Amino acid sequence: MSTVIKGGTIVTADLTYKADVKVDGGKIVEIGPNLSGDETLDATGCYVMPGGIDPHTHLEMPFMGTYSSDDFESGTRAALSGGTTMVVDFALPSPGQSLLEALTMWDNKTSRANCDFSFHMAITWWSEQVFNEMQTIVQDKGINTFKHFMAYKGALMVDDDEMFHSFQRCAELGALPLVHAENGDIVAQMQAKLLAEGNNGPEAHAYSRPAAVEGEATNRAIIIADMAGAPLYVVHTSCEQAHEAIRRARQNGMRVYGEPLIQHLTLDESEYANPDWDHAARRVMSPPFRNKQHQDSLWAGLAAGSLQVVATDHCAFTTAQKRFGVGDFTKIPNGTGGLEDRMPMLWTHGVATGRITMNEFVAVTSTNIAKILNMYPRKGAILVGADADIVVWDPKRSKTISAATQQSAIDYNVFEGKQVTGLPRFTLTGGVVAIEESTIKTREGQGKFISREPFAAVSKALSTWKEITAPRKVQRTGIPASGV
Ligand code: DUC
Ligand code: ZN
Ligand code: ZN
Ligand code: ZN
Repeated sequence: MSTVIKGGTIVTADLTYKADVKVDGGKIVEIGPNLSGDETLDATGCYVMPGGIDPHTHLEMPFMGTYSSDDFESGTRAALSGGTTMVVDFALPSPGQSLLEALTMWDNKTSRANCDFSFHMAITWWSEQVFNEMQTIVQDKGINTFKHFMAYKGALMVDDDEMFHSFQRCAELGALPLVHAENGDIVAQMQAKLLAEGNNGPEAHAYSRPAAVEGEATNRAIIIADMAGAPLYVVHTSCEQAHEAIRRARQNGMRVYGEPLIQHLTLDESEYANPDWDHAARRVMSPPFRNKQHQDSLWAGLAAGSLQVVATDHCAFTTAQKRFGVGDFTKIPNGTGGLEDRMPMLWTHGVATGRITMNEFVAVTSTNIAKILNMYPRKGAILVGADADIVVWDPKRSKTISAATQQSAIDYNVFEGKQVTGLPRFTLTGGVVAIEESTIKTREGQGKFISREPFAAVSKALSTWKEITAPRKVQRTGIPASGV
């Protein structure tokens, strides 16, 4: 059965034009004027865009003594409700655990997914087994991205030696390393000092993770990647110091990508000064919210292209879970939600304010992500042959964000009370209408795993690497006898 999206304006990462879009069998089959099909969706007054891709979610993740509360069902329902048609989640082996075993655990969580999904694999320890399994993950399991935590000391954190090993392996395999860039040693010491001095409230979380520790770790990861001959993707870039390191690397010819979150773009550090403990604790995430200068830097990066992607790091905990940290902020589960709100918030605060264009909006919410993660043009495109993951965006529809009406399973929303203008009229996943205005028509189990191939670009030498791997041995005329 075919469906025609009629009367809308197509907006892609580089074009804006009026045309109808016909979908059939889960794919886009025709684009042009005056199309007809078995069913028609009225897109008059709307923009027809590639569905959003969120490259950074944590659904049903075991973390800090509990599990994140949105699973692949509620999380993907929230995604679709806000115009996002694909998520990329992190399979997280505990240190010592086989990567393949962790992947099976993550696969088993996905049977009720409402939209397509893919995985990044985390490297949380290093061994010959991990080295070998990385090859299977890339070549047989359709995963070409590996995440490294430079923070969470004593849990997920890897050190420079482990990262250098892993990044070199990524380069050999055509895979892209990702980093959570914060200096975990410094954070751990800052946490202990703050607690010892009696600072145990949620505001201390932000004091324990200043922008400098993110800037340092971002720069360090960039150098390690460059030495390894690998590109690098920096997740949740939240501050000018990290952005500056990324800009500099790109200017020097390195393939380095930066991913601000919608939360860091629109919420600031004043949230932690709220006298209500729950209010502040609900906003504890890593990195923490920053000040306005850092926010301006992130917006400028999106406009200039030095930052390429907007994600959520969706990792939702209930108020009851957040209260595990009463009396000790280091026990507040780190994470905030955002899947349903990323696109409307970015449209409202980015496109409607003139900070970014509509085409840039499509680029940073979908197309750039599909390209960087190597699934373009199957995803991230309005092109014949692409998957029919489409959002019909009504720039005039408004709502006030509220936990009372959200899809996420938790009992609050960090954007509570914010007015957004720009919402989906329809969201289609695999050619099927999953959202029609505020009516939820999602189908559990509709989502499929999307396999991603290795990258052609990865094994290309980067700037420093070329010199390092071509040492010139000096032919000497005399070598003195050693020792005496
Ligand atoms: N940061 C969070 O806030 N939550 C999950 C993991 C992370 O790095
Ligand atoms: Zn080693
Ligand atoms: Zn992280
Ligand atoms: Zn994360």
